[in-house]
Amino acid sequence: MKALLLIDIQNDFVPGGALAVPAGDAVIPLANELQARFDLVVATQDWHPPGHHSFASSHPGRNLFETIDLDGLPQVLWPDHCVQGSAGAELHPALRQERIEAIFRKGTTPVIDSYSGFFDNGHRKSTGLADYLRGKGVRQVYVAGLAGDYCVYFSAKDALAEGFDTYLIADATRAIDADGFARACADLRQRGARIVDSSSLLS
Ligand code: VGL
Ligand code: ZN
Repeated sequence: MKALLLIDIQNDFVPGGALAVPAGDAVIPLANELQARFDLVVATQDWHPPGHHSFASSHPGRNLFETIDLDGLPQVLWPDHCVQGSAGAELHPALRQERIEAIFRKGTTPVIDSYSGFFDNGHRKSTGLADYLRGKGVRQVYVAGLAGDYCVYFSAKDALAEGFDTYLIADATRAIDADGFARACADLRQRGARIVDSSSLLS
């Protein structure tokens, strides 16, 4: 069984959103087209309470995009984004949802960030996604969405560590930083993931 994992395709991560990924909306047509090629489609949703500790606004005197130590973990300080119940936190209205069987929310614990759809950044708490996928008989996990250098990267890394055959669909991903994404892809390849294009799935 092959699963498509659509990461954080939310209003705040596309141009005009609070934490816009350059050309983030470009992933949506491919995310829609790819769904029919998979046995299972799952989405993740960044879902922060107001005042989340990953927000620069929670650390007076600190700057946006600065990295601080948060409870022993490096933490980039982001603009307020994907606040629970806000329009920015909703999945993008152009993303087809008919085949999305489950949405895994993450980033709900105020004091720790959660880039991966599987675990928080300290691997302290699981979302249950790996067991969910195993329960559905999934062996291959394909990740796409936003952002390639953060939540897509960390989700792919955890998928590998959980023993799934892991693929990153590069053209169905956009990143915050191109160099960061190149490093992420190199690291994923070294860990055994395959970086593919949607053309290999849509032909
Ligand atoms: C993300 C930064 C903060 C992402 C989420 O979805 O890649 N990046 N929260
Ligand atoms: Zn976030």
